[in-house]
Amino acid sequence: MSKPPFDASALHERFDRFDHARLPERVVNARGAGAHGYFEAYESMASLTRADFLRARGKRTPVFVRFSTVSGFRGSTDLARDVRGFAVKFYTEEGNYDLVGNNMPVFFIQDAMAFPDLIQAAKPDVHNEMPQAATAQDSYWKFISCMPESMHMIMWAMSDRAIPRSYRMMEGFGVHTFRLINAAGEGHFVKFHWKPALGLHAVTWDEAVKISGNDPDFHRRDLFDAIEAGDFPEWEFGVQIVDEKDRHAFDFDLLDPTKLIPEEVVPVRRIGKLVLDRNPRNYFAETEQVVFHPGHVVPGIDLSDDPLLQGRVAAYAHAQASRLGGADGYDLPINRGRASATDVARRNGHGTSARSDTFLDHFTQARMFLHSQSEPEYNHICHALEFELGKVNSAAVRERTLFMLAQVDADMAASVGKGLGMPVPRKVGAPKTDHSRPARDLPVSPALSMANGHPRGIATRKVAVLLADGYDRADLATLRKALESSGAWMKIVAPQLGAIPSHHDAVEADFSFRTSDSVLFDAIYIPGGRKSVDALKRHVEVGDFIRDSWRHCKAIAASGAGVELLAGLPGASAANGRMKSVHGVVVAPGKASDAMAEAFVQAIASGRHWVRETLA
Ligand code: HDD
Repeated sequence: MSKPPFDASALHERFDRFDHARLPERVVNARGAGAHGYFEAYESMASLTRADFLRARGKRTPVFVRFSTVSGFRGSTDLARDVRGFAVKFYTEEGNYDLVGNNMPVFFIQDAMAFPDLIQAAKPDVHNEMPQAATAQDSYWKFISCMPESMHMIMWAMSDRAIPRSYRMMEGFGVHTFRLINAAGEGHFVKFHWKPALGLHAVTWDEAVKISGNDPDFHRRDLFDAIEAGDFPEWEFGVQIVDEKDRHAFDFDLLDPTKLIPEEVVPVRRIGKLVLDRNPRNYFAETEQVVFHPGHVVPGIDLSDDPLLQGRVAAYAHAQASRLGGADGYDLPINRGRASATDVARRNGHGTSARSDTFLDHFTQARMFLHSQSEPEYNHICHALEFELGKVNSAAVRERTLFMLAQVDADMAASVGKGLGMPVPRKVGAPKTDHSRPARDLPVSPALSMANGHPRGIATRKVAVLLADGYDRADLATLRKALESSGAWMKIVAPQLGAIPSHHDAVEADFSFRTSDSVLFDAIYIPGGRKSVDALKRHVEVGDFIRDSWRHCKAIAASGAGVELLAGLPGASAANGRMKSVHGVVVAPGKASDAMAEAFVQAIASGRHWVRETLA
């Protein structure tokens, strides 16, 4: 057979497609995951806004949402300590509306001019491209320590909010104050919120580190799996409305993006819901090619004069033109509107970067946030700061940061200083603190603590059942019934994959000890069965599962012979033959009962059992 002639044009065409199947990654928020869904309005908001998608009860609008981390590259781990982007594109009948927010309600800086410096400082070092997706580095803390206005956001970024359990379990915020305009042209200030139906949950730092190795796609996979399973992620859309005449009624500037309005001062009114019910078919054409622009609004929603917001409007157009090559990016299918969008960037573009003296109180709300945390949350912030600053080489940067932290709260700074082996300096040659105002004490805001984030049930929480050949079938059936009727996802983890037999029955293993790890689950259960438990005792991974679940304060349960594996855990011993539940450890020395299964469900529902962090 003769060789076919070389077809140069076919080769060119093939490589043309091949080479264009990549876009330069986003300069920030490069790593992301997206999904389609809809927004449904609960009520007509016509008295406040003429925006069509908010004007009729029950009205549905298609949406595309992209979640992201900020500083890592496109291939970086999902579990970096970082802010999460929460960008929503509403395909309204009046054009696309982009609400380009984050999972934290404030921002690091007040003026967009400093944004490139902030990002440069958070990205890997220019000469050796280290560290990846991590702010525990000199350049970052050098920037922060010179930027007193960042202290409020630093409290958030060092809190457990920066290591969420799932995109589905975090809040979203529009951050800036926006404006709603009704048909009569009357305006109101508004702050936007997304409240997750599953409540607020985070992982521990040790877990985040281990998840990064076990499954760097943890959040992306979690979102994808939930939608595939029909457990559609859901958020309520909330608004805090402020009369325009109350522009100066607060003890901070309403247009300052480093401040929030406590929910106890202006309640969040829930006016609709967001449901994500469809995964993208093509990651590149949808999640990668989507562009969001804070200037893309619809009639009835307007920008405020927040200088950061005004700066963003200019910056996004720039970034998108360079990434997608001119304005054509807006014609890509994922970005195309149902009608032409109103682009405020072109309509007015005040471009102001003026900041008045009312922006100078940098520490009061940082202190309020810190004092609103539960004790474990407060401790985690101190530990995160110890970790981050412990990785900073420059003593001057550490000192200056400690000094800045002391402006927020002296005890917190002292505790971090102790971990670093450094006293908190009374004075440093720090720039820019002199004109900041000292922190005042405000009433605490319980809504700022994740501990009050209303966990509702255990739907979609992942429970690992550790078993081997000869497990107790009745135990497994009892737990399965309770977990599955609560909507949890039960997964079998066994010494090997395939069918795991028990008498004449068998169960299929979802994971082996080699392909899973306790950090990928929310809780663990060990059923009885002498043969099974004896086999588990021979696997070192079982000990790791139990130790890590304990350390990460997760619910743990065992029944029958399975209880032997928990020996040594406080609370797991001396059950006197009766079921008991202590510190989130539920043991039933006999058969698993409905009451025991219910106690386990409750132990999962009550979130992490932080009390264990204080036990020896
Ligand atoms: Fe930004 C992307 C959120 C301040 C400049 N930003 C980006 C994304 C989110 C945010 C969610 C990813 C969108 C997506 O999924 O594609 N950014 C925020 C929030 C901010 C903020 C909530 C403060 C309140 N950003 C901010 C400032 C600037 C930028 C002050 C510049 C002056 N942001 C960008 C950008 C990006 C971006 C460089 C990268 C890629 C893109 O826009 O399209 O232009």
